[in-house]
Amino acid sequence: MSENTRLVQVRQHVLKRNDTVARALRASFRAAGTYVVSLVSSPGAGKTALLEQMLGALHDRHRVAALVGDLATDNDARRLARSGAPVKQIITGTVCHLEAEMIKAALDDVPWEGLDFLFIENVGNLVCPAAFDLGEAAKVAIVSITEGDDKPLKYPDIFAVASLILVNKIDLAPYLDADVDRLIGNARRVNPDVEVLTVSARTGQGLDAWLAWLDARRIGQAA
Ligand SMILES: Nc1nc2c(ncn2[C@@H]2O[C@H](COP(=O)(O)OP(=O)(O)OP(=O)(O)O)[C@@H](O)[C@H]2O)c(=O)[nH]1
Ligand SMILES: [Mg+2]
Repeated sequence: MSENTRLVQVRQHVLKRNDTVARALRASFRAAGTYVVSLVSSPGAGKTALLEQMLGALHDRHRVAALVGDLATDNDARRLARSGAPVKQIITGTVCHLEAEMIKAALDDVPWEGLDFLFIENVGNLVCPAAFDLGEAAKVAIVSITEGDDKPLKYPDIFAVASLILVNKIDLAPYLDADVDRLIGNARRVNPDVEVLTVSARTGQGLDAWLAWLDARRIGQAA
């Protein structure tokens, strides 16, 4: 057996094991009535900034919690915990994505049953998180207008598996030569039916529409 064949087999085994854990998590979340959303993006696109806004907006009328993955530091968990919601940092060390086992283990420390929403912020990376099911109901991909309008074409997998794409940092549009329509067009080339919202974690623009999307999805899951 060649070294390459062996590597492919190991990778398939890891993904298969991940999928088994993820399927069990998804069944538990559905049974508990918890709508689980994961956020994926390149580093710095604004996952934590958007989650800070969401947790703040949802906390008074829904039971919400968040898990957040990073290679190192608990900076993001400390930012999100200011909302008052339960938050748990997952330190991945050298691993460039979250895996279903990490979510399962983290939930031992977060009282998640009875939650309306559980948010999972993945490690900032447009490649590895695409392949790993975390048991979430929806993956939300975030792309900021500072990154260039070709990112959906260069990293198609992550945009193809997203249920919603948030185009963030729209407040910076007057200062950049970003072509937001072309960015959205490129996202639709890899995921023709995907919903897209333009948002700003800084000004709050578009966040009501995202809240409405989340509420509708949660109600849809319960139906
Ligand atoms: N102007 C502007 N800045 C933003 C916006 N959203 C995020 N930022 C800034 O962008 C930087 C990165 O934001 P984060 O929320 O840390 O990004 P992230 O995706 O969580 O980053 P990682 O966790 O490191 O992958 C911070 O300085 C934010 O204040 C936005 O909508 N507008
Ligand atoms: Mg972050």
